[in-house]
Amino acid sequence: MKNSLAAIFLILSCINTCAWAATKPNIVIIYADDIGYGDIGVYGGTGVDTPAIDKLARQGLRFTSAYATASTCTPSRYSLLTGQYAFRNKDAIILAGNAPLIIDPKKPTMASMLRDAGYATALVGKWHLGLGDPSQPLDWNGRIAPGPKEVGFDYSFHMAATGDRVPSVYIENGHIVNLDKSDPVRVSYKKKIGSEPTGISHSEQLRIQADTQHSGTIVNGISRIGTMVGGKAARWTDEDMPDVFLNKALQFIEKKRNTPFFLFYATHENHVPRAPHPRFVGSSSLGLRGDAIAQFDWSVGKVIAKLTELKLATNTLVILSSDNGPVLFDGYWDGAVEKNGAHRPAGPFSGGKYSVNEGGTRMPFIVSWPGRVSPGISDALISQADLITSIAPLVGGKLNNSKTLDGQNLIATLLGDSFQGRDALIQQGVNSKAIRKGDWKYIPPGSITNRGKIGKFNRTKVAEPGLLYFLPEDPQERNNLAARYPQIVKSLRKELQKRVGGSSATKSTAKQLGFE
Ligand code: NG6
Ligand code: CA
Repeated sequence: MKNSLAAIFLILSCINTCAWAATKPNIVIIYADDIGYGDIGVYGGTGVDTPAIDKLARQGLRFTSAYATASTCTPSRYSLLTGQYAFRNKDAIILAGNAPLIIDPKKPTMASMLRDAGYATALVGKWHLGLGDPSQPLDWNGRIAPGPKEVGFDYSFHMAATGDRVPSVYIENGHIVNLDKSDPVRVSYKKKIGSEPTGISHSEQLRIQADTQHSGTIVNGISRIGTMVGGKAARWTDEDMPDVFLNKALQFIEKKRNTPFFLFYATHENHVPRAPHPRFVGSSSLGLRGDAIAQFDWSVGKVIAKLTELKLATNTLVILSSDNGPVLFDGYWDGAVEKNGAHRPAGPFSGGKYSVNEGGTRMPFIVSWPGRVSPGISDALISQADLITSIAPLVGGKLNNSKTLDGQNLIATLLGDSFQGRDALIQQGVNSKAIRKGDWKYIPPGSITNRGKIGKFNRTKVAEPGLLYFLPEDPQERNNLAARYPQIVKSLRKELQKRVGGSSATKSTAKQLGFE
């Protein structure tokens, strides 16, 4: 009797915990741009209301120690999609708008792994991982490839790089949207091409003043990095971008409602230039920067509402995070610094975008799957590189290179069945790397970079034996304990070296930003 009861109990508990293992939930990754840990209400944000994200967090699992692998966009996105630290690929640095694809189409990505596991896959929003073949210059007027399709996205509707880089056009399934063949697009980052107004030659046409780097071609009254000619009919209007992307995302969900789908919804907010739709202007106390966050929150709400309306919510794993920490001034005088007030975009942490300090890579990270993931808070250490290696076993996906990846299988942790995270991870700043292991953080000798308030980057020399912080007591990384704990320094330094190996990628980024 006792035994058969135990058997029944086992079967019942397996119905609960094993049922999901056999199914293929839809997967939606909502990936913000430059939104910091402290920008979200539920993480302590005060300057802008984020009701939709807060609700998602309250109904799901909110992580407090989840990390992007790097404090800039391209490397973080590279890691999220491939499961590998970006410093292993020397090309994974902030890319120009005409850079070639940096993901090897032969290697699995989150998209190709899910596609091969039977998912319909889509990228909507920001790409910034390069387009075209490195061996030949890209013709923007034909089929733009290789790109998202070649790395696993059946459907794509996206920008080439960033909102502040040309070409300022949307690309759908490898073709520029609304391209007039008699007005072909050309793009240059090396020298100015054509005779169109730039931020330098026609600053009177600008709606937002910009620094020299952002003073290339003027599109929609805003100067960008790089120059482009042609494609007049195809150029985007920044204010409409959130609606354009959201509608494409919702259409994809509608269309694929009866098949497992993966949506990578990579919004533009909160990247510069910040030109939110007029209906959001004034909706925060932070000026345009906060208004753009409110806009992001609104689109999150719309995606969740669509899932609910289609009765897909209980069969959809939603993960919301951001690619790197916050930045106030990033090339445009949009009032973000002046209007920030007491709001702390990086929450309790120091640093932000570009930084190796916590604010650079510690991200808002929310997992929601109603009926499967219990509401709560998880302090487990987790990296965005773990997503592909965790989701693959969940859906029966194959990763033939899993041994070479940095990601770990943390599916139980992601779903809240366990609160055990990884033991350590690497944080990549612009010209430095740090290791967090348990509660300790170590930054080796060299130099660290932080964005100055306006304009310049600040570089600080790190002397021997490096910087050691105990994060629970010192989230701001102010109190260097390296001299007091030489043994911990020694072991973390060794472990950092072992995990990183030889790489120069972050160095090139420093060069590219103009300070090396
Ligand atoms: C930098 C740009 C910055 C932003 C960033 C990319 C400077 C001087 N300029 O080169 O404005 O475009 O690249 O941001 O910093 S990211 O979020 O895509 O990494
Ligand atoms: Ca970013």
